[in-house]
Amino acid sequence: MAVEQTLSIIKPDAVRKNLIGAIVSRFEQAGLSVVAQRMLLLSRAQAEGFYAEHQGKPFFDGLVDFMTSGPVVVQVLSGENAIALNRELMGATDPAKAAPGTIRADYAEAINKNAVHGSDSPTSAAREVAYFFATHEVNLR
Ligand code: IDP
Repeated sequence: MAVEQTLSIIKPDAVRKNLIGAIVSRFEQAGLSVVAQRMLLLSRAQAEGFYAEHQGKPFFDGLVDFMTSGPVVVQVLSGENAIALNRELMGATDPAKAAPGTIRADYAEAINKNAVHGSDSPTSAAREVAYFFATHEVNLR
């Protein structure tokens, strides 16, 4: 298995609930390392660009409203099989369908307030890491 980097976002609902530490602990305990991290308030343009593939879907405007409703933590996680491992730790998009013990099962309230984002493929990970971080910021360790 290869060492990969993946983009994670701790979304506004989880930041509001003081869950940053709990969520990062799960990543670290599973063998993922935080190699870059920043807290920011997304602009509408940033959120729309990030979720461009969902433009036109019925939930798109609500998703942008939510993602700009408070600060998020964007981070790059690194480790063996990091992309799939992070998706496994997160659980299904809808917390009602997420496996017990996953981040979304434990911390998310609803499909539109689901605590975390994680890249879903190597192509997405490359795009999403570059969306928020310069090359020199993700190669510090
Ligand atoms: P993912 O975050 O698990 O990769 P995506 O299908 O890429 O899921 O959707 C991006 C985000 O859009 C989800 O995390 C969720 O917040 C929101 N979303 C997806 N589907 C719905 C829906 O049917 N209703 C409301 N929000 C949705």
